[in-house]
Amino acid sequence: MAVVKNTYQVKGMGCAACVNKIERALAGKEGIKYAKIDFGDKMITIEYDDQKTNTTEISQTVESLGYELLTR
Ligand SMILES: [Cu+2]
Repeated sequence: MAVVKNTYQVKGMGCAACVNKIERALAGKEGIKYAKIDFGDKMITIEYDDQKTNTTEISQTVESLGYELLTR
C-alpha cells in the first residue's frame, strides 16, 4: 500500500456548496484518506491509497457531480 498525495485544479465550482458536495462525495469513496478543496485557488488536495483507487476513478467521481478535475 502506498498513500499518494496530489493537488489538482477543479473546474466548475461556483460556491461553498459545490465544495461541500465534492469533498463529501470523495470522503465517502473507498481508498480516499483525505480530500480538501481550497475554493479561492480552485484546487483540491487528495490523499489516496493507490492500491484501492486512482486518479481516473477520482476524476470520474468529480465529473459525475458536474465538475472537472484537471489531472494533466
Ligand atoms: Cu455551488
